[in-house]
Amino acid sequence: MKKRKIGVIGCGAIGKAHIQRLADRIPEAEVSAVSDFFSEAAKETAAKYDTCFYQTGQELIESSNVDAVLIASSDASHADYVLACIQAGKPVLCEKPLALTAAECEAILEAEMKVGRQLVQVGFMRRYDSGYAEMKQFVDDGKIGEPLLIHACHRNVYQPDTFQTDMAVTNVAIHELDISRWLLADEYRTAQVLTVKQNSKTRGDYLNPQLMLLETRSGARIVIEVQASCAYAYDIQCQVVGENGVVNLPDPPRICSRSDAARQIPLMTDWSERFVQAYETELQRWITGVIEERVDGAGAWDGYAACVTADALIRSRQTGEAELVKMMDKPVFYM
Ligand code: ISE
Repeated sequence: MKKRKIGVIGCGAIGKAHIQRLADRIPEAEVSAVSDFFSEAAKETAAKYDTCFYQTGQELIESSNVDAVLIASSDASHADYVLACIQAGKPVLCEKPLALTAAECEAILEAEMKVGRQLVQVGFMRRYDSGYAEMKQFVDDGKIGEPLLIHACHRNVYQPDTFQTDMAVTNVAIHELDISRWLLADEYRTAQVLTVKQNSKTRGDYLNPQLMLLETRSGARIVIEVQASCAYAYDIQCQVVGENGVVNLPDPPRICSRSDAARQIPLMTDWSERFVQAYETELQRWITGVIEERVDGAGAWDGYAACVTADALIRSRQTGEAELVKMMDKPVFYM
C-alpha cells in the first residue's frame, strides 16, 4: 500500500495530537513533514517522529515530499495556508475555523472553483462523533417530527491568556454553528448575541458567558450558551426539540461510582479528551477521501456558512440587534 505523505502545519496541542493519531491509527498515512511558526516546536516534533522539518508552512505545502496538508496552526493563519494548498493542488484538512471572516472564505471558494476540484475539508469533527451522528439519523428518520428548536451549551474550564470576546464565536461557538445547520439541514436567517449577567471570576478581558440566538430560514430557533471559561467542566450539551419529541446528545460513557452516600460520574475538563473518537474517525475519513480524490464531511462551503454566521453574531454584539446572515447563493460546484 502506498502511504499518503502528510505535512502538518502547527505543532501545538491539537497539531501534536493529530500527528500522534496519524502515526498510531491511520496506516494509510505517514507524517512526512512538519512546520510551526515557532520553529523549535516543529524541530522537536520532527525529531520525535523522525520526520522532516520545514522552516515555513509555504515551503511544506510546496514540497514534493507532501501529498496532502493538515493545518493546525493559529486560527488567523488558516486562510492563507488553505489558499496556498489549493494553488498547489493539494488536499487539505484545515482545523476550524476555515478563516476568521466570511470574506476570507469567499476567496477560498473562488480559488477552489477556479481549480475545478474540491480540495478543502474543514475540521468540524463533531459530525463524526457517534452521539451527534445518531441524533442526526434520528432527526432525519422523522422520529421527533419536524424540528423546532435546538438548546445547546458549550462550557469550557479555561482559555489561553490570548483569548478575546470574538473568539467565543470564531473559536468556540463555531462548532455549534456548524453542527446545528447540519442537524437541521437548514441555513440561518438571523443571528444575535444577547447581553447576559457576566461571570465575575473570568480571568481576562472578554465577555463570559455569551448567549447566542439563531433563527433558520424555516423558522427554527437555536439557543447557544457559551461559557468560554470558568465552567465546572468541559461540557457539551445539545437537545433538538421536535413536534413529536426531543433527542439529546449522549454524554460520553464514564464509570459511575458509589461512595460516601453519593453516586458520581466524573466529567471531563479538557476539550481535547471529549471528542477523541470523532477526531480519529475524521482523520480516517479524510485520508480515505484523499485516496479517492474527494472531500468527506464539511467542505469549504460549510466553513464559509459558519463564518458568515460568525460575522453576523459579531456585528450583532455591536448593534444590539438580530443581524441578517447574508450568504451568497450556493454555487452549483458545491451542490
Ligand atoms: C477549542 O479551541 C477547540 O477547538 C474545541 O473544539 C472547543 O470545544 C473549545 O471550546 C475551544 O476552546
